[in-house]
Amino acid sequence: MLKPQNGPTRELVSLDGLFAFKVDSDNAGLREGWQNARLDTALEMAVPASYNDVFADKAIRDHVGWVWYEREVRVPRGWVGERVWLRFESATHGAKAFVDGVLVAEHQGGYTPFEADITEHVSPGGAFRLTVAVNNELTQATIPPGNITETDDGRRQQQYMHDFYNYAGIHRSISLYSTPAVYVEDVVVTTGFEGDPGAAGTGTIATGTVDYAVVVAGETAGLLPVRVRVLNASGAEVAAADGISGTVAIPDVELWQPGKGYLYSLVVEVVDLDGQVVDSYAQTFGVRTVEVRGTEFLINGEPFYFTGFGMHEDHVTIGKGHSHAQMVNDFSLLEWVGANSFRTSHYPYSEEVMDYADRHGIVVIDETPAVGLNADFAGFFSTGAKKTYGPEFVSDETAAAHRQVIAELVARDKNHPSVVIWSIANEPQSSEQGAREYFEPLARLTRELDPTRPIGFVNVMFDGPDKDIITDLFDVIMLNRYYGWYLNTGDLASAEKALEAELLAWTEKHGKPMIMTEYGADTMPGLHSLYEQPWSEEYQSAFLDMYHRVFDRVPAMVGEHVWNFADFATSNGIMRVDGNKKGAFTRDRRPKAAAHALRRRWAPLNNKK
Ligand code: BDP
Repeated sequence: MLKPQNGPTRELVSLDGLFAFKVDSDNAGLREGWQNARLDTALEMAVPASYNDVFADKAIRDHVGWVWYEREVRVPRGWVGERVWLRFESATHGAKAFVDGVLVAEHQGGYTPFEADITEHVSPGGAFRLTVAVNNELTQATIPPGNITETDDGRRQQQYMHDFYNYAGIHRSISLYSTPAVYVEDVVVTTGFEGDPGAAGTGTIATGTVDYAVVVAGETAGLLPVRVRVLNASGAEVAAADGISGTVAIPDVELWQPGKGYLYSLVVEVVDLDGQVVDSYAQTFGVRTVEVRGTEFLINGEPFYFTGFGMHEDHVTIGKGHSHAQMVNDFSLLEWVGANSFRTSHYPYSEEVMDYADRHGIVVIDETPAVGLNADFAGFFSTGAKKTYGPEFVSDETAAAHRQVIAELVARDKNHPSVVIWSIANEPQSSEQGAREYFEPLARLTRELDPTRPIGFVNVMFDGPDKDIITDLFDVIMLNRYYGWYLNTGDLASAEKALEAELLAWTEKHGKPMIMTEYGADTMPGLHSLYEQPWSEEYQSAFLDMYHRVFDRVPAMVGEHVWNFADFATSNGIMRVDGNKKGAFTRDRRPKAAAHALRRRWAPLNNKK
């Protein structure tokens, strides 16, 4: 699904701001038809933001079920004859949107966009009542999965198998936009180059190849010609072609590179028989290649070493709500610390984040929200399930939701040059009978949807090389390891031996490139110890140093992503004090000692080990 944009034939109006807000405490709203009148409430809520921490009200924070948003929207009077679209960048985890009481869109899945053509329900110059019901429930049929229980006194409680807090609400922008009746519905761009990549950046002698495919929708779509033009970053035309699909060449191409996010734009135009532009859509892209060869991970044919973090969209007050200022600050800290990449643990991040990464040459491992498909965590996170793959936990319904999140992620992010790996799950059970039957079709689906990018899943510490039965289905090995924290707590000498032995065993068994996608120790900022005691700043730094010594000794290691970029909110539990404290930065983005240590290691590496 294309990101909406302003352009010569399209207009975009942001609907962000304050909405009337009502918590559906008895889950009665749909039955009583709350969409049919103004919401009876004094509360107001901001979009975008999670609602949980905004009100000083425990009942709202702990609510399980529907909440309702409402505002009046005016359609620009100039949109006569245009199609009018209502688009949500996300609503967590499920939503129903109503225009003057009429259901126009429904979506399940908290981190991908959905939209509706509402032309027939609205009139240019007129106003309508936009009502959005948003549901935060996680069940067996959702990704991520969860389980709802009821207390003796009738309170519903949400259990889930991941540690980050279940923030909910409208986390990203809502927009109203127009397109012509015949419009560009989708664009796919894949790139390559011929010539000497070594000269890239120094005055290149390579020729870029751009394969494109356009989908045009609307009644007369098939009759109208399509043409494309490639503009360079200064807006000059460097290539052009006719037709809904084809290949164009960019002479003297400037490659998209880690640290240097050079972007072109493919301007797609649908024209009428007189040559007048009917619709125009500008799709940015970067020319780069990604490839796994032996144990190497290559970007533009050159070995790339990932430095950075698993992150979270998580901030004080706004929770998982997107904020431009917080985003720029997070990217600025990534640059400061010498990170060249990050993983969108454990769900797709805002499209603004992906665009920013494209523009700044930050490399992204793009992850679905499939986190917590693992009954072995029952002890930690209390769902009680004994077996992962079976009707009681990861069922056919779960698999259907998993296919949907993969399809929606690839549909949304396929044109981002920053995305170099699809991560289709975090820490699923990968040793139990049933894991292979579950993952083989998902791996195949991902490759069908995008044959150009390597795929992987993130392996959990319980399922090492001796037990795992699915890694051969993937291109890269991504590992979360906590030797020295959950295992060998406080004993870095034993942890070092165990870590190295395991990494060598993976290399021997699979011979694929490996990325440590999580390694970290909870750390209380300001706690110090002469003896490298767990929870102290000294221990966090010593822990990371130990991992780095090992990575430097294992040739198949192609990357290190510390867990986590910053401290983040979690659900209640005896494992966490005011959230997960494995951040290199605190939740309000102050550096712990480890952030300085990482900066000393990463700044000189420059994408190589
Ligand atoms: C891993 C999870 C991550 C947790 C981390 C931890 O992938 O989401 O936050 O452990 O325990 O299992 O800190």
